[in-house]
Amino acid sequence: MMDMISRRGLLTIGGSGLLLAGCDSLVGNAKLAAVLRASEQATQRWQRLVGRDGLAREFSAADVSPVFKVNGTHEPTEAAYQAMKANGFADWKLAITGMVHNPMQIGLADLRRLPARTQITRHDCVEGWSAIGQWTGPQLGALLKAAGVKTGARYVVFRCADNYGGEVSKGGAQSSAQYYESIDMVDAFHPQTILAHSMNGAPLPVGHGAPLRLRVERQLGYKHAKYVMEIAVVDSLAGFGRGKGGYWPDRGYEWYAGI
Ligand SMILES: Nc1nc2c(c(=O)[nH]1)N[C@H]1C(S)=C(S)[C@@H](COP(=O)(O)O)O[C@H]1N2
Ligand SMILES: [Mo]
Repeated sequence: MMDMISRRGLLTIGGSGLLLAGCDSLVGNAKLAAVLRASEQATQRWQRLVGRDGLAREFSAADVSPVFKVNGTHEPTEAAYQAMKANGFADWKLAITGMVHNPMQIGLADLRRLPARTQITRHDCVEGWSAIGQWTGPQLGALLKAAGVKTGARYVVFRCADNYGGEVSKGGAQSSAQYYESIDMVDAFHPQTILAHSMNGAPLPVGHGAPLRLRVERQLGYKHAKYVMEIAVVDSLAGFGRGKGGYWPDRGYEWYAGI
């Protein structure tokens, strides 16, 4: 199995000395665990510097909505996604690419073994509905820390498995295009920004973005990319879609959808 990193890759952590080659998995590696713990502290320091560190409200288990609407894509029809789904996502890998010192590919089993955050939050869709759900997954900031973000990086882009065709309710059929979204480094390192592999204590259902979806809790629902395949660290949004940083931002919605 080559899960945590691609076999061809070498992983240096922190760019300072630790060099791991040919490892099948780094998840059990104490040094990686230490890096992930240290990144939590780095996140806190970052927030004190830049502000915008408020937490979204968290709820209790009793508040979880009995029904959480599925919105946008309900199930990607693309053959590549269907093949991965048929295999229980055993062949799916999250790629971390772009302006990082250590590009990675991480399989689902390894992602599930990483230190995770569980949070019960309210999802607010721009269409006017809300629902409370419990989400579990590793903090994006911890993964980015392990990947080693290069100086000058400004955004994190999430490329999704689905081509979205738009909805009549949003003003007529939109041209079908790959769903994607992006956030800045402040939100990327926010403690509640996680890559959720579980919802309400069970593996993330297909409707809600299996095998992995973004939770970026202080922004509206369309920022919460489902069916995440690749995380690209970049200094410009120009190379993606129509250049506005997301499927809906490309069609007139705000890029920063703070709530
Ligand atoms: N890949 C992908 N992500 C997506 C969408 C989508 O269509 N495709 N829809 C967005 C919108 S508008 C909302 S409100 C939420 C819906 O998430 P849910 O289906 O879990 O309710 O996902 C967001 N992320
Ligand atoms: Mo939405």
